[in-house]
Amino acid sequence: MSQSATRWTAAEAFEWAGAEYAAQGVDVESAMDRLGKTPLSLHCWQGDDVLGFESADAKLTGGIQATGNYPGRARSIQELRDDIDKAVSLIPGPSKVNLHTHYLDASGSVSRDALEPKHFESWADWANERGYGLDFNTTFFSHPLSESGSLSHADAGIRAFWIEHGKRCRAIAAYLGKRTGQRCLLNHWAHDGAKEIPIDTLGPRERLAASLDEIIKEPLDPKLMRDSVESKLFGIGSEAYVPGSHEFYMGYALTRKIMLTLDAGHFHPTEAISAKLTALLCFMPELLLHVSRPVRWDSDHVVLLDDETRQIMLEVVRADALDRIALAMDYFDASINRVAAWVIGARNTRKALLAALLEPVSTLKAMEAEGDGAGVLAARQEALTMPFGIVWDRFCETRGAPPDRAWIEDARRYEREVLSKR
Ligand code: RNT
Ligand code: ZN
Repeated sequence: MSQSATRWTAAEAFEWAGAEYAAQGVDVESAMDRLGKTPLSLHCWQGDDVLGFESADAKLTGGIQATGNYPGRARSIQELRDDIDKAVSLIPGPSKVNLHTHYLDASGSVSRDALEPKHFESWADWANERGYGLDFNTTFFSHPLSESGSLSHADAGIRAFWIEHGKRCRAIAAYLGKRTGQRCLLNHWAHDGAKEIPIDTLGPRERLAASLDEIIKEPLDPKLMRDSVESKLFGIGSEAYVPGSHEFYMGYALTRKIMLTLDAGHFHPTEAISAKLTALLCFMPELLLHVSRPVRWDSDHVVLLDDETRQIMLEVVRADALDRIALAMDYFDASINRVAAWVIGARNTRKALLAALLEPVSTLKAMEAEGDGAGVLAARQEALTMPFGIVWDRFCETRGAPPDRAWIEDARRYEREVLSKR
């Protein structure tokens, strides 16, 4: 047979792949449809190493670090928006953009306890032009008043400053939700912690809870915004203790009926967030995920299509919880082309979700119920070699994004023409 007779077109390959999945009882069209309706929140801070636009000499503090010095960091709002637009054009499916308060658009300096919706108006205009949703974050770190903590600080004046910040962020989140017509999730992460084991580990936690209670006191329309709290095991300089641990925030979110954020990098190295989702779903209507990749510690590496990212998505889909678990990414890699870093992580996150949506979950559940353990194990393993890349490429093409292997040249060109000139 000549080579041309054996080479499939992309359409023929997709037809074959679809038939393979159909034989397993999986409808590829409905999997792609579901994926195409699932928003992924793109963290704006990957574009500029979490520095923001509050001041030209900003320093990242709070026990997090963007390591690397690759050229091309976005230095202005315009550059960051251009970079996000480029990244989004290479990521199939709907995007939200996740903002921090220090990405405000203001002519002069604005104190964090004086932030107003108007400082984010141009972000809402831009998001609406592009059809992006917006998410938001309180920003307790990278500020002289939070060098030794924020919401749990022993000084009532410092706590009051950050409580006011939190309240203002809620108003901004509600505004962004209203402007975009999509609910804005407001994530609260406070870096407070200690290098040494404190004698008093209870006091800071009681103060943290009381501060948060003040912040979330005013009921706001859940269709516009929802609060979520993010726990952490430790940070740089807070190795021994953080008041906002997992147990703390799990209890807090449950009793205050707000959302809980699980960051994949915020647990012990062998502790996986994929194993926590359904336990929490028994008691919480909704969760927010920070999809990330820890390497030895909360190192915020670019998300890979690795076992844990796949397992997270399998758990979400098997529990039929895509409407209850919001997906956001959180990493900051300054050692490679930052736009490509966004694209690689986002495509991997979405790919992991597609792979999960292509699992014959009802068949597997039935086998499991019948005690066919070997059948389940075989099917799970064989799912790994199903032609899922062909379905992914089709998804990309039907959503206006380049398929695998076709987008990287676009990212390189953008680097040559734009990033490298900065
Ligand atoms: C830090 C948390 C938090 C931040 C962002 C910048 O450990 O993960 O989510 O990464 O708010
Ligand atoms: Zn996070």
